[in-house]
Amino acid sequence: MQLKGDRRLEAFRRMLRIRLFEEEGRRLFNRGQIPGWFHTTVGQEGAIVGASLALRDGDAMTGTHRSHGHPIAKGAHLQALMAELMGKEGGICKGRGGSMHFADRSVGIISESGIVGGGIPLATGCAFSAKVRGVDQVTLCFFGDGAVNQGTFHESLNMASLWRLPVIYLCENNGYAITTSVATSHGQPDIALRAAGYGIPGAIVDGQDVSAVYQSAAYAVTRARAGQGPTLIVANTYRFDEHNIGLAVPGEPYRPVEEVEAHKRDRDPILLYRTVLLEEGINEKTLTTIEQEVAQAVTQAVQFALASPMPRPESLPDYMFVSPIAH
Ligand SMILES: Cc1ncc(C[n+]2csc(CCOP(=O)(O)OP(=O)(O)O)c2C)c(N)n1
Ligand SMILES: [Mg+2]
Repeated sequence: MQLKGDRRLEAFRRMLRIRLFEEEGRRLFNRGQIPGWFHTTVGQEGAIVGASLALRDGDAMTGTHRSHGHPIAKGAHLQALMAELMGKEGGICKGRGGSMHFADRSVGIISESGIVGGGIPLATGCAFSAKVRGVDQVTLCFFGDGAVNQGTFHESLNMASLWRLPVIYLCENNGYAITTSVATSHGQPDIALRAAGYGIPGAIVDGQDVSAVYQSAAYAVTRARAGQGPTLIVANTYRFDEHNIGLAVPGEPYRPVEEVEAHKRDRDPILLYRTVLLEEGINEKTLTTIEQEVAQAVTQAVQFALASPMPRPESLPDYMFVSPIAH
């Protein structure tokens, strides 16, 4: 199972959409036009797009506090997503979700979660639901290396294994949980080995190689759809930005400046794949056209979001199961 034909260009396009969307979002955040916290997926696009492309339209996904890129990888429109980050009425959740708590049902994203490890039981429940309903929907669950040490990871993988649930656990191992490295926080730093404890397959893949991630995820999706249960995939990747934009870490740097620079220079998933595509005979003009189209789409998303109104204060209790305010 390889990325072939136009799907390769789609992988390139989606990684670039994430990168430019995040860079524009970072600018808006720094100007105070996006409230709250802002965690970018810059540097991790290969893992996100490679895994998401292995899904069908009707499949489900869950994300984390760092999940602006995930809906884009699954094909979401940029305009409502940017408006959501700005807390605007035109957002996918009408501005109620913001950066860390939106759900984009248009592409099957049932939830992000600001709670580290919080998305893992949600994905497991979603896969359980597919099994009970007798449909062949698969759920792709994204989480970070830090979430692996939460109880939710252990409980979910055990249950999914026992019930052979159609779920793929995709760990974006960027080496750090805020400032804590995997090396200093994991009794077993080889995260894929943990799969053996639950009797399921565990794989390690280069998260900077979009086609390698696709291949691994496509295999896991086929297994899941065939009723053979979950897979744990650990995509080794790297976060190019600080944990959140604007975070100042006092004292000794927790990761060497050279490490960050080397990854940006030699391990950028978009630059690596651009080179692969040129070697495979895609011409430069095709790639620059995609680059221009993506830049234009991101500009339009910003314009849409800026023009969208803030939600009216009196609409605050709308969309709740029970309104706490008597009208
Ligand atoms: C249950 C819980 N504990 C702690 C935090 C604070 N926190 C936010 S992000 C984060 C690190 C998460 O690291 P990782 O899972 O590796 O994801 P990454 O940020 O690297 O994408 C922590 C500890 C939280 N949000 N939720
Ligand atoms: Mg991490």
